[in-house]
Amino acid sequence: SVVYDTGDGYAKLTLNRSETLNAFTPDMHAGLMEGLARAEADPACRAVLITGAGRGFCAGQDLRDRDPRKMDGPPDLSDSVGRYYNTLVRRIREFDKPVICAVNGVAAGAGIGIALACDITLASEEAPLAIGFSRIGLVPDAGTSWTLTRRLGEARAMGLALTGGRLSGREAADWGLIWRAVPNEDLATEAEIMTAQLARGPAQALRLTRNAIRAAADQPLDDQLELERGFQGQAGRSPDYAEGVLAFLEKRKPCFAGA
Ligand code: LHQ
Repeated sequence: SVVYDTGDGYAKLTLNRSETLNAFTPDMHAGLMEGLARAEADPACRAVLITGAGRGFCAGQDLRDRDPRKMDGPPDLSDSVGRYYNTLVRRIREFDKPVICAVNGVAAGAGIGIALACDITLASEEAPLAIGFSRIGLVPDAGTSWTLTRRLGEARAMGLALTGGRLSGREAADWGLIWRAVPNEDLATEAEIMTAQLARGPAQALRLTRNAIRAAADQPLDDQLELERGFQGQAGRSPDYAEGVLAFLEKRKPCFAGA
């Protein structure tokens, strides 16, 4: 239920259960974890792109598996959240290569959580992001209570979460929830160009950059300045920095080898 393709220096993972708008099953979780492991182990792969097949990106948990009439009693959802969603969100966040997400169509519930866990999220302008959870009597999971609040502030996060409301990809970009929204017909190409560009980038500097941006949310300026000092020290010792400066001086494009 997840298709693995290789692009120009990157891996593309496509959620592929389009008859349910790519809703999550244990199989799909396993497919994503396997795809990430394969991408991580492949030295030729320097970035990952996650997207969906068909007209949807991901409709969150597959609710057909959850028919209360077929259960003995109320389920313990903390088990599936812990085992599947938290594991996946942590894996994406801790992945050591840039992870890009192209939200090609509707995203709901935990599907939004996965999209927002990636380093860069692009969406089709018209794609509905349907927060959902409260509409079926649940609470935000897959990190959405954290990403929505961090990126939107409490007023918008609370409004969206309590109403289970929707944003279009365009609104999500305007609100600062995602990197950019693009016309649907351009999304796949734009996401692939961007992923390939990051794959050609100075890998160590990109890793440190990601860590610096993330750390900034949690600490005062003084501590962040110290962190920048340390990171720049590391970046300055990398062959990619020498190549970057040399390429500038020689008026050519840099060719980063970095690992
Ligand atoms: C689906 C689904 C779906 C199965 C559409 N499952 N088939 C964590 C831990 C454990 C348990 C619970 O949850 C969680 C976290 C979560 O993710 S909770 C959130 C779960 N997801 C939702 O509540 C979203 C449910 N889906 C919808 O609200 C709509 O389908 C959306 C807004 C996604 C799309 O609406 P439309 O574009 O109008 O499409 P549609 O509703 O007609 O769906 C198309 C097909 O996909 C349809 O099948 P059918 O056989 O009738 O054509 C749907 O049944 C199926 N589908 N979502 N989550």
